[in-house]
Amino acid sequence: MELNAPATTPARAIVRRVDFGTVQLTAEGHEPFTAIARGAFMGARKSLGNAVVVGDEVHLAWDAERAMIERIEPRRNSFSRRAAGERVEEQVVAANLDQVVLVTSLRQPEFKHGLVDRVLAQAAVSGIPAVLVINKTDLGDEREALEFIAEYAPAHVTGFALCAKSGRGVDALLEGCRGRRSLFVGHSGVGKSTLLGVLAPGLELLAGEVNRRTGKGRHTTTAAVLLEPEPGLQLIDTPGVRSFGLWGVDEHALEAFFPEIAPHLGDCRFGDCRHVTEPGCAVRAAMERGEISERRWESFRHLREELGETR
Ligand SMILES: Nc1nc2c(ncn2[C@@H]2O[C@H](COP(=O)(O)OP(=O)(O)O)[C@@H](O)[C@H]2O)c(=O)[nH]1
Ligand SMILES: [Mg+2]
Ligand SMILES: [Zn+2]
Repeated sequence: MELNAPATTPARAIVRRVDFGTVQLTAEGHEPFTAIARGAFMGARKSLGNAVVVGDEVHLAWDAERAMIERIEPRRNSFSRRAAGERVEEQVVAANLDQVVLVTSLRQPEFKHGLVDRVLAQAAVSGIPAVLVINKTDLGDEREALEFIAEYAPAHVTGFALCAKSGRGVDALLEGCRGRRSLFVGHSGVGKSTLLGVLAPGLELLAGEVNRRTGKGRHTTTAAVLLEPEPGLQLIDTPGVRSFGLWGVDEHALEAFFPEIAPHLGDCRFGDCRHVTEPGCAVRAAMERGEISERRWESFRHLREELGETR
């Protein structure tokens, strides 16, 4: 895609894509255009790394017809994951988000609680609300999708059961995205591209898997792209994830990011309660009353163990 500097020059813009040292930007009333980032923003490996990410708000300077990124506004939030690969490193996926849209499917592939609980925990750690989309309701019983969604209500998650293929249920999600910069995340195969194709018809989606171009697991330069099918509707496409490691939370802090567990934490008999076999555990009591689902609690324990191992 050939992107030219706009005829009139905006002073501020939003990053829509980062691609090998060039940054594509979007500004109200302008076609997307490219800018150069100063060396100061370059990471140690000559890639922009986490320094400039999709959703960043940047201030521009212009020489002749070239835009330079002068300064990046402090982020009001950012969504990270542990970068793929052996090393314990952060990958900032996008910044300044209003919500995370977690896309799953009812069948083909089966609904996977594991990834859902991970992404929800990461969104909570980042202080960003999350919505849960269950796609491909045509391949199963829609009531089953609604049951999954109901299970997440105590975690303050809004859910949408829909069929991207027929368009059934997509309008409600569209309404839920208007005015909210939305980061779309999901396993590959769940229908994220099909869904974004309906929400943003005719726009260029991310092609293929993560790191197709670099062949490496870190700091991919094709990590995300912001689509704006209409003013105020900003959808961020990301490559399908195979695994998702939490970032920015340790095994001790994790419990606070399960919204249905958090309110009980002060009420355990022991201050250092692990909520497993301790007497007087308020979390387990809440679970026995049905206020916390057993499956969510298992997920919490699993993630806590994993965080304990990766320190
Ligand atoms: N039956 C059915 N198939 C769907 C639906 N949405 C997507 N698919 C199919 O699922 C496969 C994967 O879709 P795609 O959008 O590429 O998934 P992505 O990897 O998440 O981007 C394709 O064969 C789609 O046609 C749906 O709502 N119902
Ligand atoms: Mg896709
Ligand atoms: Zn406890």
